[in-house]
Order: sequence, then C-alpha cells, then structure tokens
Amino acid sequence: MKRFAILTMTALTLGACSDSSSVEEDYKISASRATSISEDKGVITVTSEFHRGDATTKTEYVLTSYGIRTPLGQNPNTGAYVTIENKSKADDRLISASCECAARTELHTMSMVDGQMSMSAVPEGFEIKAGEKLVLAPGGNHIMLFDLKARPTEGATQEMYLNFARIGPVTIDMPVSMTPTTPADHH
Ligand SMILES: [Cu+2]
Repeated sequence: MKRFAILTMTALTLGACSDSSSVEEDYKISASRATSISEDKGVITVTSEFHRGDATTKTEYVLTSYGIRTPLGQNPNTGAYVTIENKSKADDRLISASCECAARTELHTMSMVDGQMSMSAVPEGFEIKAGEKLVLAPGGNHIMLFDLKARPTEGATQEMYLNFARIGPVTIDMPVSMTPTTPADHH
C-alpha cells in the first residue's frame, strides 16, 4: 500500500503551539513549511521542507510500531504507541497528541513510586534529538487516551494527531490491536 498526501503548507506565524522551546523559536521566522506523509508496509515517512528566503531545509522522520491498544471490557481508557526516528539534523519535541475517539489525551511516562510502577503526565512532552529515536511502547512512555467517546475496535483504524514543536501537526492512521506495536504487515 502506498499513500501520499500533502498535509500542510503553512505560513509560520503560528501561535498554535504555546510551548515555547528554542527549536520552535528558530522556525517561527521561517517563511513556510510543507509536510508530506507516505506509508509503505507499515513504515510512515514524514518529510518536511522549510523555506526561508532561498534556503530550503528538509527533515525526515520515520514512524514505526504504531498502534492503539484495543480497550478491554468497560475500561474507559487505553494507550497508543509509536516509535519516531528523527533523521534530521535538528532536535524536535513531541508536545502533544490527540484523538477524536477520546475526551482527553496526555503524554505519559512510567516511574517507580514506592516500589510500584505508576504513570504520570508529561506536559512538556518528549524531546526527540537529532538522529535519535523516541520510543512510546507498552510498559514505557506512551500516549494515554482518556474517557473514550468512540471505542476503537479491534482491527479498525483510528486517526491520531501528533503535534511536534518543529515540524508541526502530523496526522497518521493507527491500527487498533491487542498487540499495538506489531507492524501490520507482520501478522
Ligand atoms: Cu498512561
């Protein structure tokens, strides 16, 4: 399957991201940004071009092992996961995620509290350094979907919005599965 969509061509005078990290400041003065997304065999490639005067900067992120866990029983919440490799020369930050299926979405981390694993929100999001990977996976950092309005069903696909400080918003289709980080084509 091959899918290609031009997502955004934005004039970057945005106040959309209230989080003011230095990476973001850098790019506020860019003239424009174009982001495209393609998917092949479960691997999503997000390419962004920044135009400033005559200069063009390109970035590429590779997204793998993404999915939403099928919510169990009456559990009103579930988790979503994705591995994001930043194959560019600039740091970025995943500042938020959201899903129309959930009333509230948070970025969560896991930590030991009194000998027990517990999770807590990370309002500042997760840094993704140049050349490095952010891994959101079961048992570790994750996207938390609270108060599901439309319960994602096993085998379905659900849109997820990922908001990055530098490259802006990216929408991807996440499969819903009991094994959410298994690549779709490896079943
Ligand atoms: Cu959580």
